[in-house]
Amino acid sequence: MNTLTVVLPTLNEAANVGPLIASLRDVFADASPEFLVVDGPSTDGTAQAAQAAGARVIAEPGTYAVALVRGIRESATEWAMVLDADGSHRAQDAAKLWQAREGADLVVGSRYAPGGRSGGNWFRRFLSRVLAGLFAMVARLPARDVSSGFRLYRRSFFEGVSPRAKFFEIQPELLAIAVARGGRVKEVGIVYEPRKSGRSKARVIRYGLAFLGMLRRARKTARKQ
Ligand SMILES: Nc1nc2c(ncn2[C@@H]2O[C@H](COP(=O)(O)OP(=O)(O)O)[C@@H](O)[C@H]2O)c(=O)[nH]1
Ligand SMILES: [Mg+2]
Repeated sequence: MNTLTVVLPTLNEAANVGPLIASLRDVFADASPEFLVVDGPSTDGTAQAAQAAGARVIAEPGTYAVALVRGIRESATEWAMVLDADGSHRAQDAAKLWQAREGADLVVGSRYAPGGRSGGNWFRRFLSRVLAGLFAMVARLPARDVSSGFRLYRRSFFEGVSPRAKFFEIQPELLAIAVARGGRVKEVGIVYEPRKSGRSKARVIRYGLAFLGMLRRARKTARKQ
């Protein structure tokens, strides 16, 4: 039986998703994971490209956070690895997260852990650092890279979670939930590359405000342990 599902939330990633799945198949040759693409609503043929690459595709019209939770829930394996489908997250780092799973409920791919690095837009790098600093100060979450979407989840541990987040602030919320449930969290250094093609869906003001709103909530949730 498979022990790993690779979950890829996608919104218009037709050019990126196929090559990513192919490179992940290479590094996971032995684990032979299932690929689950949670798509929606893409208009560029992402679903067809993902199917052609051998993935199971679920149409999910909800926000990023909804797609992420759905992907974890619909994984039928012990582990669910979630990463961006735009080429920012590398297959060789996926193998690093997988190797670190022993004794962990959550493995976070971190740009700020040893061996980690972040390329691309200086402004986005700056914002992500500021967020990491704020969450460290206010909520004391057990990972430096609180907004990283590159993670390996022990599925049974996250059973029944119903986070409130809508967008990318789901990342610190799930970290806080892991703390509240007494989870063991590990961080592994990853290299974050600029997306290969297409446009980012992140909107700085809208999502920035959502992250700030999550600060208090993450603190409260993490303290319930
Ligand atoms: N299903 C789904 N996937 C999304 C949504 N928004 C972003 N994604 C995917 O989530 C990943 C990260 O999004 P991206 O736009 O690259 O954000 P950024 O890396 O912060 O610039 C990519 O694989 C996107 O295609 C959404 O609303 N629904
Ligand atoms: Mg991206």
